Amino acid sequence: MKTEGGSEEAKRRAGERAARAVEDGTVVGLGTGSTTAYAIRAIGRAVDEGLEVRGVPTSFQSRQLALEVGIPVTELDAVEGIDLAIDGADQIANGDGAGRGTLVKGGGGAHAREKLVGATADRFVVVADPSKFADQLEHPVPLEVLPDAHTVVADDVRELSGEPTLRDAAAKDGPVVTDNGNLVLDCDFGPISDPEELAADLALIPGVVEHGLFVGLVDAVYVGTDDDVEVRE
Ligand code: ABF
Repeated sequence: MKTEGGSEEAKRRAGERAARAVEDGTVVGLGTGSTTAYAIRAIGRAVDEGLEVRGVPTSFQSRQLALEVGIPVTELDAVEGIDLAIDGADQIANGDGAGRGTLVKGGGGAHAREKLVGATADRFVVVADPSKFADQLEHPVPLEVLPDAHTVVADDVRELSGEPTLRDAAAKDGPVVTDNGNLVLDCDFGPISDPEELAADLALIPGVVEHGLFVGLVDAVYVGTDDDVEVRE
């Protein structure tokens, strides 16, 4: 069952707790979204107080925020590795069935870099509020696709019994374009009984740059509530 909720206070607590795990002299992956933004701001305050870190942003949005709060930013190919990555999620599988701990990400269209940075990190921490949990994943899975591949990828998604929708930008008359110059198909598969199998099928579709299912990548989830943070390892 999906849990409703998710206040700014819960997001703040989750993000700020994760920021406390950032150690001096390390490289930190900076995820995208409103929960991670609390972590980025807290890391910025720690930098003001003398913490030495370098941040690898996962999106234009997280790069801009990191620069604004004074975190030195760098690129993945300019570092030897990433010590800790902090990022949000759209949905987290919580049930006892297949795929426990699996995530759907990509609501911000940044999941290709988010997966790259999270998978590279020695430790990948997800920050969330209780509204993100579901016994079984059912959130539409975002696919970043090469621009002229969107119709053929959509056909392949229908063959997997998914319903693809090209993501439109609310503010303009046209599709969302990712930081990498690609398009996003949001693919509704209904309840996902075997996320690992679906992830493998999606990865095989030509024209898909990256899909938003994160299987076996996360080391811990920091779940904020209005008065506490639960760390689920
Ligand atoms: C990114 O931001 C995404 O992968 C995910 O879609 C979203 C979560 O944002 P929020 O914390 O605002 O719910 O992490």
